Amino acid sequence: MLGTGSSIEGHLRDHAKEKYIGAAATSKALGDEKYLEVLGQEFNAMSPENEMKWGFLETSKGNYEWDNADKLVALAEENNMKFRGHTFLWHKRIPDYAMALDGKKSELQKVVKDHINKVAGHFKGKIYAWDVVNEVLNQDGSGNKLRDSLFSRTLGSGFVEEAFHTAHAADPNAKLYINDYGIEGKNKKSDALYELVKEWKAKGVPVHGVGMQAHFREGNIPTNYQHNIQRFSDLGVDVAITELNIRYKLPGSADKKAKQAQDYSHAFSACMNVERCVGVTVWGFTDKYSNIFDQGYGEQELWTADFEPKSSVDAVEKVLK
Ligand code: 9MR
Repeated sequence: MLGTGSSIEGHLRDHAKEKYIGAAATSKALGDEKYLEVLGQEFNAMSPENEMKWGFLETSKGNYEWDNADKLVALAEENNMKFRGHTFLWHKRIPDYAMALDGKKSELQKVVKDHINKVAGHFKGKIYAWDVVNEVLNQDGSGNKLRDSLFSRTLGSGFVEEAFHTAHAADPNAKLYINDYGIEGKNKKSDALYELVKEWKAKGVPVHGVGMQAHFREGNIPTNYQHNIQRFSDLGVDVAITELNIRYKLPGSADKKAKQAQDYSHAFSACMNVERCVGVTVWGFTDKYSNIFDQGYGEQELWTADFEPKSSVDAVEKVLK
C-alpha cells in the first residue's frame, strides 16, 4: 500500500546538524540485530528507557547493578552518540528501603545524596546531560509548585536545589536538567516551572536545561509549543524535547497515520526553530518495543513493529533538512 511507508534516503542523524536526534533505548532489545542497526544508523543520542532509574540500579540496599546501563552507554559510545542520563530522582521506581524513610529527613537526605554521588560518579565523563529530577511539579502550580512525593514531604521543597548542587559537584561537565510532562505548552504547570527556573538561575543553582517529555495524543500538540520553548531558553537555559511520541486511538487508518506525521513534524519544528533547543529524543523508536500507558492507544513510534519507517520519518527528515 502506498502512503504509509517512507521514502527516505540516508539517515536521520545525517541531517541533524547543530541539534541531536535521540532515542530512548531498552536493554531488553540488545539481542535484536535489526533494532541495533536502526538505532545506530538513525540516531546520534541515546537515553536509557529504564536502566538508570534508582530502583533499577540499586536492586537491594547498597547493591548497585550497573550491567544493563553500562551496556547502553557502551553501545552509545560505539555509535558515537551523546548520552542523556535519566534520572536520579523520580517519585516512581524508588527502592523499598528508601521509600521506608518517609518522614525521616536526615536519613533520607543522606541516602539521596549518596545515590546521586554514586550514579553520577559511576558514569562521570560519559553523560552529556542528566535529568536530575523527573516529574517533580504538581499540575496546577499551587503551593510550592511541587507534587507531593517522598522527597517533597520528607525533605521539603529545597530538595530539588540540593539535588542540582550535588549532581553538579559529582559531574561538573554534565548539563543538568529538570524534566517533566505537560509543560510543552504555556499553562499553569509550565508557568510555575518558568518561575522556579528563573528563581534558581538568580540564586546560582546549577540548572542548565529544561526537558519537555512530549508524550502526545495525536492532534494535541500545543499551538504555543515553540513560543513556550523560546521563553524558557530566554531565561538562559537549554531546552530539550526528551520523550517524544505521538499515539492515536487504535485501530490506525491512513488518515491517522498522515496526521501523526504532521504532528511529528510540528514537534520537531518547534525545537529546530529555537536556537537553544538542543535536540529531540523520541521515547522508543519502534512499535515493537513501545511503552503504551494509555489504554486503547498505540502505534506511537517512528518505525513500525517490523522496522518499516513510517511516513513520520519522512516528515521528520524534511524538518531536519
Ligand atoms: O517507558 C518506560 C517504561 O518502560 C517503564 O515501565 C516506566 C516505569 O519505569 O517508565 C517509562 O518511561 C517513563 C519515563 O521514565 C518518564 N516519563 C514517562 C515515561 C513513559 O511512561
